[in-house]
Amino acid sequence: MTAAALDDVDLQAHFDATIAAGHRIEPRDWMPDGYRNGLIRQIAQHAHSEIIGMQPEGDWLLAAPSLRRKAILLAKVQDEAGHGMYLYSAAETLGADRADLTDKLIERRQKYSSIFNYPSLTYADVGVIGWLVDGAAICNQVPLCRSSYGPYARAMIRVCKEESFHQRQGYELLMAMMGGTPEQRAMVQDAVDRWWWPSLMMFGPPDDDSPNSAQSMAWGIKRHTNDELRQRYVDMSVPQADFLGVTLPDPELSLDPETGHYRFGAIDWAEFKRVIGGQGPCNDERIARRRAARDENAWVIDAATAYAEKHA
Ligand code: FAQ
Repeated sequence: MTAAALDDVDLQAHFDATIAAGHRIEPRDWMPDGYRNGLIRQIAQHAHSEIIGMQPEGDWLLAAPSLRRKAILLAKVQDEAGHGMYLYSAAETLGADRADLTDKLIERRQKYSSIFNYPSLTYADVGVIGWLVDGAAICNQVPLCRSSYGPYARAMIRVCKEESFHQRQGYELLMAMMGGTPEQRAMVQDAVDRWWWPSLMMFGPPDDDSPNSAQSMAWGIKRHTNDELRQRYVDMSVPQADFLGVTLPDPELSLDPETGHYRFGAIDWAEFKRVIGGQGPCNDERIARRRAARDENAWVIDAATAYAEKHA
């Protein structure tokens, strides 16, 4: 065996031992290409989701029903931009280039969460996105605070604290609407009917059709399977829906007394595939808007780069 090959064996063994001991991999550490590329794939998709995810709620900023609601929504949407920035920074520690990631998003070579391809039709959607979509994001992301890659795990700690505030603001808005007029209650129920099933799809395909899960869990990037987290989310959401006074649109939802978990109906995976394949209700609109934002604001990057070069 050559000296270089021997070094590779040592490095791989050290990496494996670090993962097995539950310790963190840091940017300066050696890591296998598959680990690096798998992380860039997931972190980039996550960052893109935060940035594209500003759009459905951002659509309501100019139509918020009061100054208070507008201030809350503005803060929430800005937080999502911040999450995108932490995540792009985490991807950069792996050698990814931020502008290249944005190009890949706009050219549809990298994915973002399916959930943001649905329209937000009324102000109740702002509350339901906070409750159900941020709720699903928290459920998925709290375990990522223990992810094996240090910069990703640390970014998740702050993101989860903020998502938790977002979830509560959504629930508080819905509680206010449910205490209002019959029309307001109907708006909330309609929004729940439209967002419930897509929010279950946020956790990804079922375990027997999830190509990345096994390796990702072996490397300690993901800590739970897609179906485990989806079940945890359903169990968490049903009592919240009861307290709010809305009906989740699934006649098969029922508590299994033996397991203590809620059984739920079949998810429309054909719809999921259509949406991640680019055929959802708002895919074209979301990407067009992101492309326009990049093009219209290119001068800011040019000016900042020129300034930095001049003063280097
Ligand atoms: N949408 O083998 P798996 C948020 C793709 S942030 C689109 O199971 P994996 C905050 C997957 O990438 C929401 N694509 O993949 C907010 C893979 O494609 P690839 C985003 C999906 O990675 C709230 C293929 O399917 N959160 O909401 C989806 O092991 C409100 C096969 O799937 C994260 O990204 C989907 N739903 O598990 C912002 C969390 N599901 O790359 C604004 C971090 C799967 O092989 C407002 N990510 N795919 O071509 C994760 O935990 C994982 O990446 C999963 C997928 C669970 C999303």
